[in-house]
Amino acid sequence: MLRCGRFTFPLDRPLIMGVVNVTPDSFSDGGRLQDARQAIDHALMLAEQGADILDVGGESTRPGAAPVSIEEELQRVLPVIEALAARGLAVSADTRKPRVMKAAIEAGAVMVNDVMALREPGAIEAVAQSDAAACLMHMQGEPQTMQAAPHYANVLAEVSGFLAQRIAACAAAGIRQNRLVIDPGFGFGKTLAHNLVLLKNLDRLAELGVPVLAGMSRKSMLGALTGKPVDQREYAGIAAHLAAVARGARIVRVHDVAAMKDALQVWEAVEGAQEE
Ligand code: HH2
Repeated sequence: MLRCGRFTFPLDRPLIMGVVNVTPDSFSDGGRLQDARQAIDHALMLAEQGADILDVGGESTRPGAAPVSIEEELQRVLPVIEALAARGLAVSADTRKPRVMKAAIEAGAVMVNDVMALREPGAIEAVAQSDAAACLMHMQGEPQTMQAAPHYANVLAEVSGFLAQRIAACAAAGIRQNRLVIDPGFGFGKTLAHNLVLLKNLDRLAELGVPVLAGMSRKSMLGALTGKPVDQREYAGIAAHLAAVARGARIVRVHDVAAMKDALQVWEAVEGAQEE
């Protein structure tokens, strides 16, 4: 079970988190969702297609992306979060900034999705003082340079150890485990080989006792495997996310919600099959 503010997700089926970028420099939606109205319409379409959670982000974390000021990020995301929350939708705020986390929660977000796993000073407190959930993601290095030379002695052990530490830090700050989600952070300071080892062994992360989220949608690992550009990675993404769900992921973070929903409906039917 996952508690997110006024929502409780039983997690008896995999959930879909739909990506809503309000970032003019985002690698996949660049320039298309700049305006709040467009982002809201896009999010409503994703909800209609079966997204359980809408992940609203105002700062791109792609390798080499420029940082965004707090004011700019707030201006981008708050109107979108408010409008979606007012419609009764479960909204997650994709941010690393404690001030944005607080404002997003006040505006109705029920989850903070942080690629820094709440390591910024004040971030754990921002979540602890609310009833919002948090997604703790692993990243090696900083977005600007993380893909320069990712290195691990044992990627699975290091990612798992880091996530266990962050779960413990949250527990010490009073955030109960049923408000937490963990994420290996595909593509965040990882080579293709690192990403594949993490995906293959995702069930080992699930052993930490917190639901696992997997986000590979449109990422370069899929481009490396298929040779396809970013706008043609939908099928590869479906395969990758189904592989993750088969290894225990309970939430998938995707841009193409309709396709993922179809795939999960088939997957769930197979999992639940019984002879009459
Ligand atoms: N990936 C991106 C952003 N946020 N959050 C979690 N928990 N897990 C991820 O894998 C993850 C994330 C990057 O993807 P995208 O939103 O498509 O790109 P951008 O950062 O350019 O908006």
